[in-house]
Amino acid sequence: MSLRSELPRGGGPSAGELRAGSAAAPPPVPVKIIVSGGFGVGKTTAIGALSDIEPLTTEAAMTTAAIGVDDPGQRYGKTTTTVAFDFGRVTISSSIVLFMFGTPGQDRFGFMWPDLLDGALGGLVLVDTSRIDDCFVALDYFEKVGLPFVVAVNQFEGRHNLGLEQVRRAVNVDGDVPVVAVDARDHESMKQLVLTLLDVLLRRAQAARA
Ligand SMILES: Nc1nc2c(ncn2[C@@H]2O[C@H](COP(=O)(O)OP(=O)(O)OP(=O)(O)O)[C@@H](O)[C@H]2O)c(=O)[nH]1
Ligand SMILES: [Mg+2]
Repeated sequence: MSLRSELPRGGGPSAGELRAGSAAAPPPVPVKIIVSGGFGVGKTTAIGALSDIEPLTTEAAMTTAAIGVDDPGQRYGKTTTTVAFDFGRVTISSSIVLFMFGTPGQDRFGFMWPDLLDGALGGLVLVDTSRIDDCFVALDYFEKVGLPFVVAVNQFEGRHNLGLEQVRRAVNVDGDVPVVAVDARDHESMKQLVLTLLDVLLRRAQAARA
């Protein structure tokens, strides 16, 4: 066993450096958020677009066994589905790093939600306006557990997307919940969405302190 006095010196900051604040900057604050919404709405796509690491996904091929169970609707190109969760990470600034967890699309994996939401500070609820009611499970759950969230209307081109006011009326969320349009495939669009959520969290924290 080596004594502390025997260890090589000079690796870390000196006492003077620490006092002067010239030591390494504190690590960024981790913020966990949940990306949710109905089956095939673009959760995996959104996390992939935003993440600055290779996202961890749990995609499985949809087979004929899924016919009549998992309905991809107008998403003709959809051949896989998330069977556990998605995970991604994005550095927002030198002081905030975001960890994103995507919920599985199908209701039969609902048992995972309490674990996925553990420690989360906020949520994004993706909406496809051709199947608005698919997002109600996520909205109901987030409201039940008191998780602040933003409603994000994914714009599928070549389709008639309802306007944001119509979506707001349909989802019937509180007036202070933002309802915004996004393109789940676009990094900048997703980043703006995350900043909107962080703004909601900040306002909540300020209101709680007042
Ligand atoms: N045109 C268009 N296609 C999209 C958009 N977002 C997702 N897609 C496509 O829609 C399909 C479904 O996207 P996913 O990201 O797998 O959806 P998901 O919500 O993760 O699906 P599950 O995990 O199975 O519930 C994929 O083929 C995507 O390429 C979008 O904004 N526009
Ligand atoms: Mg998915």
